[in-house]
Amino acid sequence: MKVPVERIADPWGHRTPYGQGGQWPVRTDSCLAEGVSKEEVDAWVRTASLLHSDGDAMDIAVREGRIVGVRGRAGDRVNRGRLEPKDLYAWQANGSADRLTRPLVREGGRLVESDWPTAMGRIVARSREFIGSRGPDAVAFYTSGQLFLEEYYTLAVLARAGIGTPHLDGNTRLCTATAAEALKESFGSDGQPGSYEDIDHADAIALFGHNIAETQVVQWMRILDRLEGDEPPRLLCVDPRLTPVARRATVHLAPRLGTNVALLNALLHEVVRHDWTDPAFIARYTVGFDALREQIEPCTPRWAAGICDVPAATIEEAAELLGTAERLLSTVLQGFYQANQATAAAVQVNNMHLIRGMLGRPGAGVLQMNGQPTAENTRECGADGDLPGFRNWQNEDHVADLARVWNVEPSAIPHDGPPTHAMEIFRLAEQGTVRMLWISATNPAVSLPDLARIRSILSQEGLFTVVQDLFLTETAQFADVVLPAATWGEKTGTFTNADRTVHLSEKAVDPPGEARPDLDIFLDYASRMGFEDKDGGLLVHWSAPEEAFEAWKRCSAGRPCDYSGLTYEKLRGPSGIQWPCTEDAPDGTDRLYGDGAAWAHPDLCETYGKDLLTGKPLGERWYRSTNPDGKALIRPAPYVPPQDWPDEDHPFQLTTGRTLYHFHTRTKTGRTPQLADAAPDVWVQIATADATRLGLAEGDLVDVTTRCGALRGRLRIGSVRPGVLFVPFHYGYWDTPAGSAPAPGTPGRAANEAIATVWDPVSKQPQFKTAAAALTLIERAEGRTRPGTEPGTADQ
Ligand SMILES: Nc1nc2c(c(=O)[nH]1)N[C@H]1C(S)=C(S)[C@@H](COP(=O)(O)OP(=O)(O)OC[C@H]3O[C@@H](n4cnc5c(=O)[nH]c(N)nc54)[C@H](O)[C@@H]3O)O[C@H]1N2
Ligand SMILES: Nc1nc2c(c(=O)[nH]1)N[C@H]1C(S)=C(S)[C@@H](COP(=O)(O)OP(=O)(O)OC[C@H]3O[C@@H](n4cnc5c(=O)[nH]c(N)nc54)[C@H](O)[C@@H]3O)O[C@H]1N2
Ligand SMILES: [Mo]
Repeated sequence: MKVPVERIADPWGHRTPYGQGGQWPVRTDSCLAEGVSKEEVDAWVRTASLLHSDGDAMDIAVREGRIVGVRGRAGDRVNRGRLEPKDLYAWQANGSADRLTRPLVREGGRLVESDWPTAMGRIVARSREFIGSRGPDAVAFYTSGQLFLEEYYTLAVLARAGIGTPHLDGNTRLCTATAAEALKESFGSDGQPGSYEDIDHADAIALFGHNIAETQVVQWMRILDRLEGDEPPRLLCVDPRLTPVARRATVHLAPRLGTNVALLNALLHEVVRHDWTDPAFIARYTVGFDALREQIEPCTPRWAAGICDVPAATIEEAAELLGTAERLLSTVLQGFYQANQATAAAVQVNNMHLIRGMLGRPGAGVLQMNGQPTAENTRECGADGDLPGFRNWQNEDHVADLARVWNVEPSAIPHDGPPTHAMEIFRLAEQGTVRMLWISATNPAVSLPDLARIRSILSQEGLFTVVQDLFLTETAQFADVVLPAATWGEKTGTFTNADRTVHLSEKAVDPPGEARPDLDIFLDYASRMGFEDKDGGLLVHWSAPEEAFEAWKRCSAGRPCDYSGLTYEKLRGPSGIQWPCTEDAPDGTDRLYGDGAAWAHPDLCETYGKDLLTGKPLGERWYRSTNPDGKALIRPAPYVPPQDWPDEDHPFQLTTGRTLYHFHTRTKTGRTPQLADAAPDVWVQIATADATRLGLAEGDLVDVTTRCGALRGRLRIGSVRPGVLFVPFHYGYWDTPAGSAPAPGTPGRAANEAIATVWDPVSKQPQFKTAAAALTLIERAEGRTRPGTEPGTADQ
């Protein structure tokens, strides 16, 4: 099937300018397979994007039972018709010839084709065996930010109340654990304060460690359209690279890796020093300002300049931009969440908004962004180990309330300690405490830190591993049972984007072969295991997506993420709808916290808070005495340097991240010819000054070695601050000639060969963005051009 490719070179498309406070004009993007005209499409089926957290609404074009293209939905609040390159092209991957079509089971060391009764039979037999001999703690689930709400909720119920295991987490731990934690620390509960519509109204937009141009491409189109319209916003970009965002920024700060807290403390210092604060807002809606003032008092721009290696004058300019804005929108993402002092840094952005009174009004908001398309649902449904509905596991009333919803005894829900985080689950598997690990819709053999260790854990004799995926991924190769899953376009469910907009995604075509929706797989397991409630009824008492959604609505009712006013039918309307959506707010809610942080009350909050340096829980007594009336919490933090700091042997700082053309471990985008061609292989980005100093040229083959491991790639020169190396983490091994990881001790292709296991003590999110590294030339480039396409360099 051929499709047009013009949006590879022009990822953001043409401009539709608009002025401050105006409505973003519609622009409908579409892509149909060559030779298929609109008239030949049999049906357009409603969905939204599953390749980032933007939630861009679209329809799938179906012809003769196959997907033949997509078009944006003009009526949707999120994208108003626009689509980005991954969404325009990656639907082709659904039809890949190497999709899994039958379950596989391991026989004599090899994975062989099997059938569903055999595969499920094995999983059930091993579950019973381990639970019987070792208790529920022997079973762990590692899930995703890419399934549907109905699937997470079902998984959370069966894992928590069915099996009773505390070991349940999502790859959201790698992704938005810090977003969730920063919101909990500042507002008492998870829940995005801002709205994408704030882009329409803001007079200043600050992007903290967020390369939105490549990772939430459609909202960048919105920002670009504002920049071309009347009264454009000023832009602040905090990123060590000269990203497309930095190129358009009014002020660009490119700090040393791992110094975000120092920089933010200086920005806060300046805002306080100039009296750019909002004393009335602070008094009415917050607690903790005095402690912040004390903390940042010595943090002058000059002090931060020495730590972050950025000019003090530029910090002052940035502070002026933040401090004098009338409508300030900030977004935060992985340059903070995966860096040193992740939660502490993200919380300082919340502090900026709290002291400036920049919340809950059009244009004034914080977006602690999500990355994955359905990460919000992993969190709210409790598939990240938290209790569903943002309930507080330390509050017995919340546990009792959940037990009431599930009709189980409170003691049936494990809640005597914090949720087991992903890296801890893998450690328990390494130690042999966890004996069965069920991995759904994630590829840890590429995406977790220290891959040599992850491979050795997954290949351990005593660990029974289930992998539920579309393809035989690097992870699936280690499994004892592989379950073929249906995906986007092949199953029905809902999901929620980074600004709380809920979309319905409907089944357009049949899945290949015997592949089944993840919901059906979890339901099948629950039924075979015979999980019961306390009266002997079915614990998981639904059998279809819409019924699961109705069950979730009851669980969410009265909590911050209240879905009780939503139905599938309502979601078939012109636009997605933002939660909370209730009888009182039937059209949803655009912004949270305009009238104060309602969910921060001690009786309602999701957490009693943690120490921002150590992650130690502060406890109910601390919380009640600090915040008796339930206001937003201003939480200061001192700067602490990263653990892994450059030295003579490792003079560079290595960071990792994304390109516009690929999604994660490329299981879909690597199977999409237009995207694969745009970025075919891993590269190492180095500053021009460093390359000149070392006599290195574009395309030279180099090894990047850290204290953890090594990777090999070709150099791209420029657009990054001196001393920093950037490597995209998308490239694993499934499409290499060998098809599997290199021999121990040989440099790999995956960035995570070189990333050690270090995590933020507060959110437990791994630190993928700060390692000390050495660079070695392996082979000179011979007449090579740039390895791959640099997005937007043609027209920006
Ligand atoms: N094209 C594409 N889009 C995606 C995805 C994808 O794989 N591909 N994945 C989705 C997901 S799950 C996520 S989580 C998001 C991630 O979206 P982003 O967070 O925007 O993407 P990253 O490239 O991981 O990191 C963002 C920036 O952080 C900067 N950075 C690195 N270290 C530091 C530091 O110490 N301080 C500061 N201030 N900045 C630093 C990097 O230079 C990089 O430009 O993207 C989502 N969208
Ligand atoms: N070094 C480094 N490492 C990182 C990051 C980084 O910036 N640097 N970023 C981290 C972040 S933010 C993230 S989100 C993770 C992402 O890491 P992963 O979650 O491991 O990456 P994906 O490739 O998205 O894996 C999703 C898997 O689910 C499968 N899948 C897709 N749809 C479905 C479905 O409907 N059902 C089922 N059962 N399977 C499905 C896909 O084929 C794929 O194998 O990586 C993290 N790792
Ligand atoms: Mo992510």
